[in-house]
Amino acid sequence: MSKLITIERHFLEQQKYFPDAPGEVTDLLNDVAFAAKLVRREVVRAGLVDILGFAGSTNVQGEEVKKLDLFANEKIISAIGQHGRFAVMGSEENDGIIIPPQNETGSYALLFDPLDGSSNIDVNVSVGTIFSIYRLKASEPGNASLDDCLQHGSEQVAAGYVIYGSSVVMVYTTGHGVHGFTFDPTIGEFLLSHENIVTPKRGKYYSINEGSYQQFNEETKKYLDYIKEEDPATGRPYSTRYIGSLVADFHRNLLTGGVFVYPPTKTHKQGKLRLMYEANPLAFICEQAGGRATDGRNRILDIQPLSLHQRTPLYIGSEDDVIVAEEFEQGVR
Ligand code: P6P
Repeated sequence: MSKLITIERHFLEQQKYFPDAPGEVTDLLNDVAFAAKLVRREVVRAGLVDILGFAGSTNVQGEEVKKLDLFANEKIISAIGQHGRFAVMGSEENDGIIIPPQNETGSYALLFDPLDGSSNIDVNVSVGTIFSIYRLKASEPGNASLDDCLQHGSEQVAAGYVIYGSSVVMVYTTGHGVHGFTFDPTIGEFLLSHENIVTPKRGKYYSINEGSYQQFNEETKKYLDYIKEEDPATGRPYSTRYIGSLVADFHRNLLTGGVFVYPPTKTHKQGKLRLMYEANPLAFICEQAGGRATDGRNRILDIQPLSLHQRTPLYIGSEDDVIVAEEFEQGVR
């Protein structure tokens, strides 16, 4: 029987990589794991406690906010903010930055999407929480600002996601490999289940919303025609897998291989997905697992953020598959 390693124990083992911040990163990650357990408790019983449906408000994205979105957002802010380790936060659900009550001692910034894919909540399709952690740039604790949030993805100290599906899995990296933990409700712990995840160099799935075909540019249309041609030598046609929940599509492709593409469209000329709390954390994880993540031309982690809710096209997954998609996007194929 393999050793039972809790996520907290694993965080402690990662501490050796942060000699100048003994224990801090461990504490930060424990805060996030704790908040994830609170969110999980509600998500897995959403159908029972009548917190489904629209909360009536709309978020900064102009989307209807479901009660579980609000709940997850509030839980993460309060459960994490109370420990004073984060001086500033940015959330998909909040227009501006959040300065938690106990922020004077915080030296880190947290960017997060509290419940991505929330349009799937009512139909029991997997949804997810995505998070990204940075050290404060230059601000002294107590004076953190938006500038501390708008850092290159390559500056992330840690990143991860929680997928609330048939089982609840938390995946994270601190820049030393990618590790997954499955929640065991009988003991209330996340247990190591996917040590050192390495994504295949090439997969057999492509994930894109084919329903938006008429919204795509000619390069994307050519890519889609290519990926569906019969050519056994290059493993084509690929199979399409698209759940409409980024964390679920990303997690599947991470484990099995494949490419996820959200390209520029007529309605979203810069793509739909958010750089700071969707693309950057997943790109960090993907690269740490041996994959590739770009906006079709530029490495996601090198993009200079200009605003908290900035969008970006996203080409992410198995290295060889992402390169092929990029070559079409760049018109070299
Ligand atoms: P579309 C969910 O709303 C989300 O933000 C991601 O989770 C998902 O990948 C994407 O939007 C789906 O967008 O335009 O294909 O419905």
